[in-house]
Amino acid sequence: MGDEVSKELFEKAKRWMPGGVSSPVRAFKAVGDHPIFVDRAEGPYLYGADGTRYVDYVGSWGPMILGHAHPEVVAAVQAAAARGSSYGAPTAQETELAERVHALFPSIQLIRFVSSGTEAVMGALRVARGFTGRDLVVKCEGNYHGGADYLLVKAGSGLATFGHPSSAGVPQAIAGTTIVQPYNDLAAIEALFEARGGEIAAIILEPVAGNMGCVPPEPGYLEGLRELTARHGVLLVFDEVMTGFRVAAGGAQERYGITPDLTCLGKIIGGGLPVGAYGGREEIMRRVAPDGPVYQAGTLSGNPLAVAAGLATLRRLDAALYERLEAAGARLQASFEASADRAGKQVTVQRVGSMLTPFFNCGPVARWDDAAKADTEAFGRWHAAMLEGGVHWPPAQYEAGFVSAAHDEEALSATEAAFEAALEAV
Ligand code: KE4
Repeated sequence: MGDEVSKELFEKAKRWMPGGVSSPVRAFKAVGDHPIFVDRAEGPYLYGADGTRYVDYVGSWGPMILGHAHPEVVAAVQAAAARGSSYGAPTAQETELAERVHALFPSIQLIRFVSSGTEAVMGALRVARGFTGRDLVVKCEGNYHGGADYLLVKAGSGLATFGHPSSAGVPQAIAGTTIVQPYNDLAAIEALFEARGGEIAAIILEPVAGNMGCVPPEPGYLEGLRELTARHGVLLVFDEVMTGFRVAAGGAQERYGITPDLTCLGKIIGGGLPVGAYGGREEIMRRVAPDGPVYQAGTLSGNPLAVAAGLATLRRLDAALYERLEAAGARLQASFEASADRAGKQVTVQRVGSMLTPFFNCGPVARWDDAAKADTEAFGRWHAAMLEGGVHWPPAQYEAGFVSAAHDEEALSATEAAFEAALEAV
């Protein structure tokens, strides 16, 4: 790939940082290429270190729903910065953000702000364990919930057996508090709850999966989980770090009409600055310190700059925006599918709203076993060709691309042309 400046910057970065990056997926290892070092971004575009302009679908992995450097977000952060960048004390703006989140997510009666999705998930599951007095948690294969030790876990041998570490440095004793189940499989959950429901504090899932590529819940799946968890006293935790404010203003719980007990938020809530949050039923969240015995804290939680960016972003999440995002997502899916059909290539495009994934050389994906059949080599060739065509797509088959409100006719038609040409490489 042609960006010699990024190549040089990458070599230098690798001298000082593992993989030359601050988060592994950015290293482009999954597509066998080197990353684009970004100079700046505006609207739907990223500008690489060598000045090349790309239509961007990484969108910082979800947060940039309004597009990059939105004037109102920039102005809000600038104004906040002039008033001090961090106080370590409460502000009225945190209360305003809490009220805005509640208005969009009525299930979140009480909320705690943190600084990342990982922290949001850790807080939610700690309070779930503290509230129920139970130790075990359940996650789904192919779902990702950030870096907590007990969630870096892969499926055990049998369905109802404990997980095994999926990362070095995670003790089996900790991985053993997590049970991994297939996604979109109610029967497996029903059998597990019949066998061990009384030991399980919570099940956490991505209500629309984005971390094995975009995989929607099958009809009845979320409803079934709601019923099963209520019956067994297991808390239902929606990890809406990616889907929150993305698949609807009120996230997947609005789109599918399911009320979880706890919700984890991140990404869009901070408008590109570090904000995460967890919240839910008041009787659960009152257990969080200092009201209750479940301890969780953070120096930069509720940071005034991050809260200002989040408020400026959420203020613009109106019905017209979601209509535009839905139309743009549907247009890309239709054009990708038509191009692939004309080229005789097997590309399965899966989409919910403005998050979408093209799976290569495999059929529909409902769970990890299906996703694992995708042709990641073909994805890598396609990704490189898209870069050559001026499109910066998430550099891994098992991620979702994100359309922003700034993706206009020029950006979308450039994307369609690049996709058409990139199919040659598949
Ligand atoms: P962070 O700690 O990265 O803010 O959030 C973790 C997280 C939790 N839950 C879901 C559903 C998530 O998608 C994430 C983070 N998503 C990845 C990309 N799929 C972030 C990109 C990265 O790891 O660099």
